[in-house]
Amino acid sequence: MSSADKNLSIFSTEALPDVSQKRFGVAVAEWNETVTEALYIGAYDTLLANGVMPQNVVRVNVPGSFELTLAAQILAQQADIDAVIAIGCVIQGETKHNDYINHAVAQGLTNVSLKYNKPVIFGILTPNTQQQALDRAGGVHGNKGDEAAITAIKMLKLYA
Ligand code: DLZ
Repeated sequence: MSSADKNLSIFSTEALPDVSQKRFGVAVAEWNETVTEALYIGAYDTLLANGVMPQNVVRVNVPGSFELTLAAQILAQQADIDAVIAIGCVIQGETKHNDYINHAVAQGLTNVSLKYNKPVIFGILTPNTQQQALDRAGGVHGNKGDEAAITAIKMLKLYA
């Protein structure tokens, strides 16, 4: 199912783990800032709505999505961070930059997750157009940030 057929903000919240003492690192790319800010707000609000304490959300900004991998690694290596969410938006342009960035970041985040044995969530939109991005950043298809946050929480069940 593609995200065009799904609302990213609708999910089951049954049997979520207790995250009141859990700490989340959130890395946010500044490219396509209107979109990534909306994604961050979605993620932050969803974390808090499901029991995370505001002081347990640690945000760092990076220039672009390509830099999310290093930020995720810096966050994941901190002993008191339980899960990391990477937020970005890579819009297809006239060149193939999006392919290179998307593949590098997907691989990089996977590596960080496996190296530190912590959830590292891919909260990155990879649309063809700005409108498709806005549709998934609080628009008609919900908010990818909400989905990333609930995914991070659900993954912590594995460590219970
Ligand atoms: C260079 C670039 C381009 C063209 N497009 C995007 C984009 O759509 N989304 C994004 O997050 N970052 C983009 N960047 C910046 C790269 O991620 C990176 O910051 C630069 O190449 C410097 O390493």
